[in-house]
Amino acid sequence: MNGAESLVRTLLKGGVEVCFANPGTSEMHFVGALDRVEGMRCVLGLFEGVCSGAADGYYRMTDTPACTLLHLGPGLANSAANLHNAKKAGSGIVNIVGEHALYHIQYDTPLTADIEGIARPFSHWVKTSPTSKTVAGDGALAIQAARVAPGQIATLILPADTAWGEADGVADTPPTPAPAGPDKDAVVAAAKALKHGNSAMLFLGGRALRARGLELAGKIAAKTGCRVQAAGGTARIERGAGRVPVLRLHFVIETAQTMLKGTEHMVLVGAKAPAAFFAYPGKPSVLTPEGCATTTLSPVNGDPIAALDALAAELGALNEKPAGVVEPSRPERPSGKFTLDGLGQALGATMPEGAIVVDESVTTGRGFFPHSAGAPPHDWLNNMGGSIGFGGPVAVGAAVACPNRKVICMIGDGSAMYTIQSLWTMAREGLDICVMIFSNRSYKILYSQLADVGAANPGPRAKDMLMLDRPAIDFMTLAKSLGVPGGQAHDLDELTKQLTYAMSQRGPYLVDVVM
Ligand SMILES: Cc1ncc(C[n+]2csc(CCOP(=O)(O)OP(=O)(O)O)c2C)c(N)n1
Repeated sequence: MNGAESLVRTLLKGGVEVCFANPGTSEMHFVGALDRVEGMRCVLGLFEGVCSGAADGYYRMTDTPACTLLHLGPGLANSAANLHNAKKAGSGIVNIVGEHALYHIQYDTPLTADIEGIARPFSHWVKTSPTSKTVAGDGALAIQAARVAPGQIATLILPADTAWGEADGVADTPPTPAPAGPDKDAVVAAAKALKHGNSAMLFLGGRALRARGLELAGKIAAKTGCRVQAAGGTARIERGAGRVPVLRLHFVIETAQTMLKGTEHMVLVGAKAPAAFFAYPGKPSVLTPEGCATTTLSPVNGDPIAALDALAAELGALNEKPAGVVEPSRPERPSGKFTLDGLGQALGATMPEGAIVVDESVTTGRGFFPHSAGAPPHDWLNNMGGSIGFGGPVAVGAAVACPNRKVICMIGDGSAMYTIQSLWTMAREGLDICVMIFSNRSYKILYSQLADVGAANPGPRAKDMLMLDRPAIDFMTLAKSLGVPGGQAHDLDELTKQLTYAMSQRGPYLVDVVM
């Protein structure tokens, strides 16, 4: 058995069963090993950002790392933006990055690069495996690192000769230490803070936003009268009928401040204290009201559900009926010209049970939540890293992870163009994804940003940097060329019709929402 095969077998033994790959010469032994070893599902991405984003989406839906296979420094660099998003979201990923044979590096040939240097800012764990005998053991350590709560990026660099040389065998993945359990003092402090009722807030992130976390938060709210709020960026919210609803903290500072107004005691559960996305002249970075006391019940790398459970027990809330559980309800099918609310209603009216919504709608979808609050139970995935080009790839990973669920991927037209190659992977793998592209033919968000940073009254050259209408992108034809059928919608009637069709069939389908 060579090193590459020992690594593939180690990955499988360690529960890593999917590889999102874009290989090159140095990874050929790994690719070759895939045919000798049963069980690894290999998914080709035509740009490395598709692979890293897909691994992120896969982790969010399974809590199990997938691996990527990337080609030396440039391949890893291409994957970096979505690795950044995955790192911020607490997703576990094992990156396998090819490297020249170590004796070859001195010749500084075209693809030679400082791979560890490229990996470090986007990884929690980085190692270049020195020999074919160490590859399996290092692979096992990478899996262990990727599984550290809530999930970490582990990058294993594989010099070519370590792949083709003789291996020692397959390695067992050591158990990953569990996250620290609830801290008694923190539980008591949080309980005390929440006794202030309506002026207290549970501020939730990470796995606290899964159904059980929200149920516990609802029980605590029923007992204490506290408010419940989700962070602005959220990896995955389990929502819909029968669940406790939460709103994400708004991107716009003034709106976020209104949402947090009146909070004198904030309890953080799996979330950092709220801070503005960007700095703006004359505006605050910290979003909590002045004088608000903040206490951490569970840090981002803790176990927020165990912490909420302990808090509910401390407050005697475990037997409470959760406050605010949503009754099943759907909006009427909207009709007429596009409005932002109408778009949200079209989604709420048509989304099927178990849908996974991947949200990169940027300015368009900010107000969609209320329109789908009572829709059948579903998951909602958001970008936590702010690097656009997230939606399509994450949808690929979510669909690979959950083949029996409909994935609905909402993307702004600007964001869609960063990783449009993801459509091809959707077609190739027959993934059940409805892609909605909001074609407003602009980087709309950046108009308000111009004003917010104080660059008011933009001239024609500044505006030209924000317009995507010259030429207008024909997403339907583009999708067709990548193997994805689709249709256009010019008003809400056409949109609901398109969505109804997309939800009724299986496989990828694109709806170009021409706004
Ligand atoms: C990798 C990366 N490059 C650039 C940006 C800056 N940026 C943020 S939003 C945006 C435009 C998004 O446009 P679109 O997806 O069409 O959404 P809209 O603003 O029109 O709602 C850009 C360029 C970014 N966040 N990430």
